[in-house]
Amino acid sequence: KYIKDKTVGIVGCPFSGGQPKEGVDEGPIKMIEYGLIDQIVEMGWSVEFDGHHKFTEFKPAEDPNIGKLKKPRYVSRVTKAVAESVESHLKKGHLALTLGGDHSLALGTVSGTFAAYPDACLIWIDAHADINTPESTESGNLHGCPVSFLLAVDGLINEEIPEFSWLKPRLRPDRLVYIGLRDVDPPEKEILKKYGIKAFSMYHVDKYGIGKVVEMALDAVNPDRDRPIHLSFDVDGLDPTVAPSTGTPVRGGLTFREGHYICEAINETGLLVSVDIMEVNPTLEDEVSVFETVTVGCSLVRCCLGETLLSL
Ligand code: 4U7
Ligand code: MN
Ligand code: MN
Ligand code: MN
Repeated sequence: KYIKDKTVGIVGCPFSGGQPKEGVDEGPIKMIEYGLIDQIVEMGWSVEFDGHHKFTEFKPAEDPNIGKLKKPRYVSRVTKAVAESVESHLKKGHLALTLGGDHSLALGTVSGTFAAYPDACLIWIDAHADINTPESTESGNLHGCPVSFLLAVDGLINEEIPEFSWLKPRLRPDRLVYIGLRDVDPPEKEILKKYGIKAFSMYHVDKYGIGKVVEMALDAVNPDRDRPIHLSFDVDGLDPTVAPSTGTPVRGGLTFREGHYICEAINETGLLVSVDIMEVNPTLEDEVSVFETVTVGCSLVRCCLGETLLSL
């Protein structure tokens, strides 16, 4: 409906500035090296990819904390550029595929999607809610905060942090839904409650099954199945046995099939316009773990683009 010419625009984002562990910037590089583009082309899609972003040129010489927030200027400049890339792919009628990199990048990807499609909805797959505010964050890591900026939780963000004044908070609480949560900080729980944000934790996945959960998630944010969908997939939403090479693994996550089912079901709506695969860190754990995590990132992408056993 929204995608023309079956074309994917890949936004390669080797970036780790939203959290303290090196190596997550190699995630997108490895996914491309493992043959993701050929896999997509084999599925009959065209691919537009001009190489990975070179973010190091955005790195300020000095980037002192703002309050508790770490590397705010670097994260802001990088995510502004990412927003522009995503928006321009979407405005050409392409599906935007962003490869991360840490999840602070969603400040850019989601902003870009909502700039191109103001009526979009956001489906966030993660062990974490990533909705800490500059006040509530304990770690100060911006990969734990993007959703609060996108929603303008407490309405304070843009005025108090001028570095992020480019970011227009266009996301509404009723257009956001989570699947896979199992490690949510107490202040984040308060925010989810206060704004009435729909969240399907692993408890709900166990209780209802993933099929029903995805249906309920779509009913919540896309009741008439007409809004463009942005899927932001943090691979730590998957169980660490499935995606071990990630910076903040949490036990008790989505199985291999549950993760892929989410992508298949969202593809089936025909409404997917923008996908993030985030937090793949190929420098963590052993060689087998890295292989499994990078290849699971690639297979999630393929399911988002229509690879399914259903068509066999
Ligand atoms: B990810 C955390 F405190 N909530 O804010 C924080 F538990 O993008 C974790 O989902 C954030 O990987 C995890 O630092 C961010 C912590
Ligand atoms: Mn996470
Ligand atoms: Mn995340
Ligand atoms: Mn993580």
